[in-house]
Amino acid sequence: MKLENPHSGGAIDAEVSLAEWWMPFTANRSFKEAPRVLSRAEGMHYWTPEGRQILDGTAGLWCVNAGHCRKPIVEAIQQQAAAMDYAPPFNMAHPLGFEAATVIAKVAPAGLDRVFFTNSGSESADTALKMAIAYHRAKGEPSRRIIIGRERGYHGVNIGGTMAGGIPGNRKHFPAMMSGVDHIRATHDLARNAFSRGQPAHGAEFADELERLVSFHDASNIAAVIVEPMAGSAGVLIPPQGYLEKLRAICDKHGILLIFDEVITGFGRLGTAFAAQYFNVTPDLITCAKAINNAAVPMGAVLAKTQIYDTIINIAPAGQIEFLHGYTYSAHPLACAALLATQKLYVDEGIFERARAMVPKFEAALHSLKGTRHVIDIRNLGLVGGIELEPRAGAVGKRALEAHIKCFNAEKAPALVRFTGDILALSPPLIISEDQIGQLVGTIRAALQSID
Ligand code: PXG
Repeated sequence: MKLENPHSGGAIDAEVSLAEWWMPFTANRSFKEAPRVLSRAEGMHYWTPEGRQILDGTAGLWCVNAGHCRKPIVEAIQQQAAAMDYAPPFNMAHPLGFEAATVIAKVAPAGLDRVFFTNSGSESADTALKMAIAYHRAKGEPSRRIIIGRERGYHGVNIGGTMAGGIPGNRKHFPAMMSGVDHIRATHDLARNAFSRGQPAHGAEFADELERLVSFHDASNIAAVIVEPMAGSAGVLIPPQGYLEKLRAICDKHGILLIFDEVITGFGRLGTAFAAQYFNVTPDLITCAKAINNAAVPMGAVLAKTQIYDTIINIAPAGQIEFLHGYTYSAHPLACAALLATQKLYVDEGIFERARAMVPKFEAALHSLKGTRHVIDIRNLGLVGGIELEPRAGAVGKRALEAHIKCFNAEKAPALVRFTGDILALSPPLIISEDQIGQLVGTIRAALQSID
């Protein structure tokens, strides 16, 4: 094998070709010209193959909430891999699956105590949408099949999540699959809410659009509304005060299920186990993944209200499979072992409480970037930050991409920072220290000052 690309700077063995890996959500050609490669991780840091230490400002992809390569999680996976690598979950079981579901139900909002395991956030979204439709069918309302999502919503890349999602670029090539969905508008309102700290004051009324769609489609045709309680991927969009409460009330009024996609917010990101608890708004179904097991082994889950489970289960004749859905790797033993060790670590180290205590420092540091070149908005909630940049004329997204690269290549305190469009997103591991917050913000400030 030969090295296809001479620009990897020695980061990749010269024998290894970069051509074969068709990389996900990546500009393959330009990335392979100058790849950014990580080869080791521990705690708050990554290391590149050349040994540069990078501060992780994104917890991987919003998922490594307890920090990297934590010993109890590593050991749990190692032990499980040696004890039993795999066991089928269809009409068979293993103890860790039950244990894992019990642990998750305990930290879930009251009443959401039935747990269906998947392997990703995308699978969780599609599973939840199927559950919603199956639920209405089981209780005698089979016409309820329409799903209402929200513009700029992200629910992964499987068919259901792509349909319900609201990112035009992700949807545009698949028009034939886009029936049976509609969308309310996004909550972003820069004119009224720029530089808000925590939940913005304006925009609860955006939830009223759901009433309009209910009149338009008729409630008897609508199965569920799916939203991220706080939208991450599309640029850190924080729900205005009162907005989620309104959505809940409208859903209740019309018998529509409310699904919270908590793939990013689940497991401590806002300082509580779930955003539902942070906002004190309880949905009927929750999708989660990522930090469920600190991203050490792929895993996701859907949490359902007992009544939804009972309705679907009880309608089927005894002895028959009630919900014809599941994955070979649902409740994979290694993922469950990682989950149990992760959830114990969250409790033992008080990681969610620690995150909550760090929020004022994180917020103050982040907002100190106000006035820095290119910055048109800063927003934050829990340990999530968004820094919106003025797009460069004719080159939307370019400025944030350059900032991301500058931060990664910085000589002093290099850092991993996410970008989407012209928004920089921060979601560090919840174990970040005050000093490290300062470093992260300093690196971003220097990067913004050095780009056009
Ligand atoms: N729902 C939400 C709310 C997500 O954020 C998914 C579903 C899909 O999860 P999987 O595990 O199938 O990828 C996600 C994923 C980013 C970024 O930079 C966010 C995600 C994935 C990749 C990048 O914001 N979230």
